[in-house]
Amino acid sequence: MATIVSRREFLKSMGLVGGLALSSVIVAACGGGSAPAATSAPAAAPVTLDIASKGEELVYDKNTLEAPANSKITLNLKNNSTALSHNWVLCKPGTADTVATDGMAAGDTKNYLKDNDANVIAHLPLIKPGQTGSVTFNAPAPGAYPFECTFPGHNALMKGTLTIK
Ligand SMILES: [Cu+2]
Repeated sequence: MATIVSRREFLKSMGLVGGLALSSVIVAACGGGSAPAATSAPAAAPVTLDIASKGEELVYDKNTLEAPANSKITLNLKNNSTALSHNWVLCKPGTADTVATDGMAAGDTKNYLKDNDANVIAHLPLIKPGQTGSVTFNAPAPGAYPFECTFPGHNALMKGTLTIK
């Protein structure tokens, strides 16, 4: 408002405060103020997705997950194994095998994930037997995204698809 007032005072001082001059100042101010709100997409309600490992099997208890576009997703991974560690890694389409290979090279101390892997959208570190891990991230653009466990040897079966609609 300070800008508008000072502008108006300035125009007044110039003797230009007629109906036309003043309304054009107001329109310009309103247009500038509303622009940011118009460009940010409306946020969908937050979504919680639960997934778990199936006993001592090298699989998740579900291989499909779904969430709406523009949602904030919280994914909970419950590790039901008594012996195995698992993680959960969401990959860009077509990169799941590469992410797993790079993760294996990175090793256990890196949770079998390459540092700052550009193919990874979201991930959990290795979750120990009996424990649960959570990660919150913004839904990527609508599409189908592979997820997997990158512990060596697990990703052949321990995988699925997150669909963003
Ligand atoms: Cu695993």
